Amino acid sequence: MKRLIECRICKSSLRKYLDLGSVPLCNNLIVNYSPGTERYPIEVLFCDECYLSQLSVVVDPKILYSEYPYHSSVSTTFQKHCFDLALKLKKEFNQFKYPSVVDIASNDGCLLKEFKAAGFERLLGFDPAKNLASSPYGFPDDSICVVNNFFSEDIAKSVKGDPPGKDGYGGSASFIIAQNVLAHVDDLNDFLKGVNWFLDDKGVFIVEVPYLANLIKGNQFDTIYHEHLSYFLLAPLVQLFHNNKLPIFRVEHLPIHGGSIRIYASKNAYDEESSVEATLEYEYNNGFYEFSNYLSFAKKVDTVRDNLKNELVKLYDSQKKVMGYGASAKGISLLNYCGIKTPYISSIVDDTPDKQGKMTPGSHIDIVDFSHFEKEEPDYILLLAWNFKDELMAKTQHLGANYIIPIPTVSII
Ligand code: DWN
Repeated sequence: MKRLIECRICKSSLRKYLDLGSVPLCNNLIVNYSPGTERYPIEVLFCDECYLSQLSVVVDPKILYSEYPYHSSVSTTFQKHCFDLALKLKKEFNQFKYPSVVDIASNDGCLLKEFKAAGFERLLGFDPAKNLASSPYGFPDDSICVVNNFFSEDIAKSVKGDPPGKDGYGGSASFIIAQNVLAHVDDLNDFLKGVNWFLDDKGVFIVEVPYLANLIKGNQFDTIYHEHLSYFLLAPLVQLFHNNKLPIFRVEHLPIHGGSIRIYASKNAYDEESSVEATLEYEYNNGFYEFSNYLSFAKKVDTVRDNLKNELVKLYDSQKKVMGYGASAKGISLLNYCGIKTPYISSIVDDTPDKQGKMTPGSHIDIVDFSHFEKEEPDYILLLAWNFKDELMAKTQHLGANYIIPIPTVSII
């Protein structure tokens, strides 16, 4: 574990605004019950110069990602999100006659499969997880190739010589896409050097990250866990991308994952659009560059935490059965922050085969498959993946249970 001594973007000093204690690694699910789960501190620090929020420690990424139970494709909402992006890029940036697409942190191939379905043929993924990247996602042909490694400048250049892809990618990637990975990267400059090397001169680098403004406004403290090293506003990203000669030219605000921003960057190939300045003004006008705002957020966390625990104790005391749906990293962190274990939650259903049959770290709750809903007939379902609540509710409405939605405030419907 590495302790941060300066801001990872501008190297300024940092000050703490949130301490969530010593917490297990949310996606390191337990196979056999072991009381001695490894725990690491969760402290969020603020940089007064570039306004980046960041964790005080960096856990070895090999521990976090060499085997990774999370599969993006489990959500049809996210699959559609990826397909819509493919169509959007194909339509707008149609100057590429035979475009190549690089997906960094390609996970189970969710995005690349949707790009293939949208007609893209030159597809390359990078992902360190052996269980996800061991094969080209079962495709009959080699149209999707995967480099089973973390993305970095060196790894990007290693693909140049004999790329696993059909036609080679070095220096000619039309699109490089990084969805929900930049927050997980410690050495951001090395990562962007790799992007710069790989990207075509007219290429577009698209990054999606959870938006810190939504996290703060929506009490999304459950999304604060060891995988997320950084919590982004646009301002620090503008500085970071400028430092790496990849200026941002567009920002879009998306509802996915509780509210994300999608930024578009290039090698100065496209003019900056008004969305960039508009978002920076929004951040300034709403106090997201002021440390005091974050101290107020920290105070709200305890209220949400206490309300959820009290609600679950009340339901348990009135002999109501509560099951969770979605053994998400955020859900597991929420249970740990609230000190909620069995019997308050009898079990958690998750549709990801890699998660079923295991237990949640810290709270030690069994993760089971969907059939347990019918078997156990819960009175209440706690939506631990609240960011997909519509999808989860649609799949369970026939059960006739009530729903507990924990974030932004505890609500029962
Ligand atoms: O950044 C990250 C985000 C994008 O994904 C990673 N650090 C880790 C992960 O975070 P998460 O686990 O909180 O993400 P989700 O996508 O909110 O997790 C949803 C969970 O719910 C997954 O375990 C899958 C499960 N699920 C399900 O069982 N049935 C989800 C849906 C939509 C379903 O129908």
